[in-house]
Amino acid sequence: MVRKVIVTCAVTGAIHTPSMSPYLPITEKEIADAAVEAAQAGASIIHLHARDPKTGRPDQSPERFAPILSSISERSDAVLNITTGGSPSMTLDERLQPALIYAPEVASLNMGSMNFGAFQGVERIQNYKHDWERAHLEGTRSGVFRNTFSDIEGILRRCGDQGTRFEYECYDVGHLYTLAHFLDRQLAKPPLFIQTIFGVLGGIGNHPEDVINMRRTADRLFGNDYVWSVLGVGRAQLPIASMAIAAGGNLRVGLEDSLWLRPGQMAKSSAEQVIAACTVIGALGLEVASPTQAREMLGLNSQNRITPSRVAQALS
Ligand code: KMH
Ligand code: ZN
Repeated sequence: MVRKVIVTCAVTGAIHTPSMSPYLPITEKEIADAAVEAAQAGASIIHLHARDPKTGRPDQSPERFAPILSSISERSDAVLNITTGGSPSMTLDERLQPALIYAPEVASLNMGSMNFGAFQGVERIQNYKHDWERAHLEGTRSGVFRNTFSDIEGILRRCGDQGTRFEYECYDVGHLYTLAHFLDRQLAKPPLFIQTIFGVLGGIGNHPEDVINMRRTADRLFGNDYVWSVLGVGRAQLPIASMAIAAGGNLRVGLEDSLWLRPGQMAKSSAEQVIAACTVIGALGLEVASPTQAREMLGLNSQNRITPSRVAQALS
């Protein structure tokens, strides 16, 4: 049987700002259209953040997510994955609102507190479109992206009790051990969908040995109880994804994680990155997993599937 590779696409995120790329989707329509385009290109999971349409600032209000969720689920059968990371400067309660209200099939779950450095490009931007952008990036010099043991336990219980399963975001080896702790306590339930993240300043780097180290550690801790996916930040996106595809893994792309298609060429859409990843998958003789296959591989709960009527009900 040919192995199926799950492609997740994260179309906007909360770290990149509007001045960094004219292609970053900002409005609800732009985010939904980018997601549908990515799904048509082969992504079976769409990882979602929302933004204020006027300023482009990250916005976790459930009202902001509603039109995005409705519009995507009307036009595509992709698995919708709502962030609980939000933006590093938000409170946990703020971050959790959309995942709690919409109880999606998948929500992200960040497996440790960390310095999440996004300040390195600050001087590279000549003209900021909005006042908040510079402070947002500079704020990551002194801010802590908080994900304590009790925060993680709270998310596992509150979202997990509603049937939501998780994309476990692991930025370093220690985060895998934290996940093993919650697996031992049966709060995290297999199959674990582990997103190993390479190249965030404050987390593990993006050297091939870092990828192998995370893979080996995850194998030792979780054996057959996990589905491995990788996310390479910035220019490392496609090289890291290609390594993982060849080594039995799955991958995540999208403008949340990288604004680039290849060195020196900005991606005009997340779909372009999905197409590049799917080309590698095909070239290796593997197949891209459909949403139905991804749902099966990850043991997702069908009652959590987002539909326009569930979205309307949740807000009423
Ligand atoms: N921006 C990614 C590196 C989340 O939304 O929970 C991690 C992320 C976090 O997607
Ligand atoms: Zn995210």
